[in-house]
Amino acid sequence: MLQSRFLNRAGLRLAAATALGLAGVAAAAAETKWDMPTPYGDSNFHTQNIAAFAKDVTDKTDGSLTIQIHSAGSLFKHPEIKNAVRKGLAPIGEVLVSRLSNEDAVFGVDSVPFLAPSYDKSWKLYQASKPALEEKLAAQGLQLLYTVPWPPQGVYAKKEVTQGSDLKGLKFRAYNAATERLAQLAGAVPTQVEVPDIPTAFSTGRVEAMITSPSTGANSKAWDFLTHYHDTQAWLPKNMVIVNKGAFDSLSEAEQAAVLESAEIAEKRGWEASKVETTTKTKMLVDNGITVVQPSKQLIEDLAVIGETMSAEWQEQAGETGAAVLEAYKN
Ligand code: PCA
Repeated sequence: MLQSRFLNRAGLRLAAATALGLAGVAAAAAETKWDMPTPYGDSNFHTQNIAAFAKDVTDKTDGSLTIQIHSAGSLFKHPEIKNAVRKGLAPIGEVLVSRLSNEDAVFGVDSVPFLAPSYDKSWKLYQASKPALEEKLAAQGLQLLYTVPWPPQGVYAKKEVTQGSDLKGLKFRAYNAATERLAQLAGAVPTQVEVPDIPTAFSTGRVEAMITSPSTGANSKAWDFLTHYHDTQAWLPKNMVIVNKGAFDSLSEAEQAAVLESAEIAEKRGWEASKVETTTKTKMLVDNGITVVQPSKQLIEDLAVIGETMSAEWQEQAGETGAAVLEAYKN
């Protein structure tokens, strides 16, 4: 059934269109355009996946719903995107899930070091945490459409890092609370820097090391400002595409179905693309002169100690909900 809000809107448009002549009626009454802020650049595989999602939505709705992507924080900066969608300033958007961990620890479960360091484990953890994630979002009038993980996270530096203490005193780029905490525990000095600002932050000396994916390293041309990548595979943080519930509910039933179907396809395509991305972007690092090293036993041990501390802290913060998520993950 059509919603009253939709009818009102359509009714108003019909009146306006009638004034313009009948030819305008169909087009004027049928079209909804959504602006979609995203944090990462056009060449990023997440953004490309979103472009394919948007195209699917257009195709499936015969153009009655179109999504205009505003990438690289051009419409809203990354830290503002969630609230923009919540307030309906943008109907739909993309966010790194763990960026919201300050609001609720459940959002940070995918950035606990070494808890789920492979695609299979990451998928299991996603399934285990999805109900809690959806519930927290719903409380804010937000609906989860899909998630896609980044490739596994490794350490970038201007030298080979053979043990945790090599990170001491380094100005360390962070992208969420977990990377900030990891830097602190390693004795480094964390600074939050969004992906589009990475090259400048390195070239001006604001930061000199970071932990992120081969994807973000390659897209930032890490070879211009550092030399070593350590493939530590610490965790796979996810991006999520969320929609304002009110905006979603005001779509026609057919449009809602088109969005949900396209989201399901995007999730599958994105998880596969992420795996491919791990290989191609690691190779790109090598091809451009970065030394890609398998982490030493000592480095892994030192990071594991940090991981244990962070895991205990996470469990403390996430309380009963967190315990239930871990329980579901382990079974
Ligand atoms: N890239 C994003 C999040 C994790 C990743 O691999 C970043 O570095 O901010």
